[in-house]
Amino acid sequence: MKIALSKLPYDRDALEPYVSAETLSFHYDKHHRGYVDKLNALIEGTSFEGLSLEEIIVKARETAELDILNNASQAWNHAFLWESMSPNGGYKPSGQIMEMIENDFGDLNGFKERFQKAALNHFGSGWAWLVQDGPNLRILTTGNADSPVGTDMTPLLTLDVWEHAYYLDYKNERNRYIEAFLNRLINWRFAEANVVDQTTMKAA
Ligand code: MN3
Repeated sequence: MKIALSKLPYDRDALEPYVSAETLSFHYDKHHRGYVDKLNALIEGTSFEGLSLEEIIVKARETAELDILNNASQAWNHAFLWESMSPNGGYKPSGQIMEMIENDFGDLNGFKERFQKAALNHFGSGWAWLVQDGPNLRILTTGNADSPVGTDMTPLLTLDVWEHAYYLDYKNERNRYIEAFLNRLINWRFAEANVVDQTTMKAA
């Protein structure tokens, strides 16, 4: 069984004008599909075949199979990225996720400032993340294909800061791309759905 390309949860032009249809078409149909196709070619006939994407990432990290790790991780990260954005995003969150934001960042602007700074200052290609670490929220960045999948931290949201994610629309102005994500696209319902209940964690 092959790893499937995850479905794009909206139309190619749904995030305009913040992410153009041209960018999203290249990003999903060329980049994301390319990682999935490459991964399937790499794992065919190996002990990785038949594993889930998460299992492939964990096993490839343990066995230092870097080609498999990079392509599996990029396949996972992009599927997570599409869900992290929404045509109706950028609203003020409420409920549990807002309580966690206030607890760890003071308020929503405190979160935005720290996420913006982390994503902007990340050197080179990579990803900016909002993760859950125990009861707390944390912002971190990872280089190239790396991700928190398979670690103690739970990814809640991500933003792709590879140039292919924004260069057609924003050229070198990564700051404007990050601002559009934070103010117009961020999907807080997805983040909240990813929060792990601490009482469940302790019982497990
Ligand atoms: Mn990308």
